[in-house]
Amino acid sequence: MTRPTASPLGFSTRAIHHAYDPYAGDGALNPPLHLSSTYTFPSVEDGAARFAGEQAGYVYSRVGNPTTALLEARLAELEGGEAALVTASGMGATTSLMWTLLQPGDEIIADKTLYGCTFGFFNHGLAKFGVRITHVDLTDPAQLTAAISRQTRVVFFETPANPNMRLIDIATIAEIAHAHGAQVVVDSTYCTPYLQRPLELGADFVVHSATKYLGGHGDLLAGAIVGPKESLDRVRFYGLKDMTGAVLSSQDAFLVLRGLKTLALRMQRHSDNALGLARYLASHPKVAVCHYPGLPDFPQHDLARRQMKLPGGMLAFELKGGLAAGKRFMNALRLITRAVSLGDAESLAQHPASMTHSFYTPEERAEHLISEGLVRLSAGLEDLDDLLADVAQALDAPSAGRLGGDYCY
Ligand code: 3LM
Repeated sequence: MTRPTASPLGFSTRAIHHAYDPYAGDGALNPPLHLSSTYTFPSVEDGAARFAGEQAGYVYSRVGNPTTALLEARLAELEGGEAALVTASGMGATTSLMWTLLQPGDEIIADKTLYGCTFGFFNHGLAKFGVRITHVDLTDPAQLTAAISRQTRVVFFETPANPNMRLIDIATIAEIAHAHGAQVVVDSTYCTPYLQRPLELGADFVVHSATKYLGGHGDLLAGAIVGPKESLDRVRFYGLKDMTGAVLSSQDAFLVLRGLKTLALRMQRHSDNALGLARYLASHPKVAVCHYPGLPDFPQHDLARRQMKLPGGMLAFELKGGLAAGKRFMNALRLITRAVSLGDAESLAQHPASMTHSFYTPEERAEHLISEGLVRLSAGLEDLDDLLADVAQALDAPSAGRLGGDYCY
């Protein structure tokens, strides 16, 4: 059966249909979930040819499985990349990629602010094996020009950065990095390809925690890398197969494929809810600062408009009473849930200094622009009026709130 080929198909059409023909095979509307860990060879010679890469076909699910392969095809399509590789978690994506790209003696330049475990992997993992980590404030591209050297193999950053929402100009950083022979890796977890496509702006690789918006329902861990096929083949057969073994299960790949079908709808709603919450917080007398790219006085509002389709579902803010007021606020929440992670249907609030970014020492947090009193919100898919009412009552909470004390951290 011929499928529509009108080009270009829209984002949601591709997120729902790309690379699967429901009329083929047994006619299942949904792509089947392949649960086999290993694959049969018609003969010893066929097996040898598959191992040698001379014959197409599956061998073992650590290097490929039809369900994960479909997810890879869809993610590559949505990011505008040549190929994708899915992994067991976002950390599995970053570690598998870095173990492949970097050698002892190489340097990686990373932005000042990184998700806590990525910071830990770079500074406590890669550093142990002779890779030099240099942190630079990449919101100021001149600082990259000053720091980059012949040893710099990779420039790595998140935009928006977790948790303080700093944005980085992907096109400008890619131009500087490429002029010095370095590759650019962007962690685009906060955006998904619906909001931002770093490869189209010059990045070499995009990594995602698919645990977040791509999966979208808080019921799995997954990661992805998108980039050139030749490089990703090396990551698949070296960084992933031999170094990390961080292979995505086909059941979780199936769930991410399901999440992708509603990605565009969900990102619009996350973004609408985050904008509503950010506007309310920014105008509240108890709030010192609210970081959200969709607010006109956000310092990088223009960059957000250029680089992102929507300002997204994440925001961070500080109360005038600092850490103590932040704790009171969080403990007083009734609907918004105290939990790490992000991109779920449920709105989530967390305290980076004691949770996601507790891997940094207090001195490192100060150096890396993560303030102790920051509260991070992942706006979920609930009704905005209910979220606003919860924030309003939590801001008005006179003392430690209904749960009492400092039970949270
Ligand atoms: C979090 N973040 O709450 P996984 N890159 C980014 C991320 O935010 C994350 C990863 C990579 C959070 C997880 S903290 C204990 C919970 C920008 C994860 C890593 O390996 O799939 O968790 O992704 O900020």
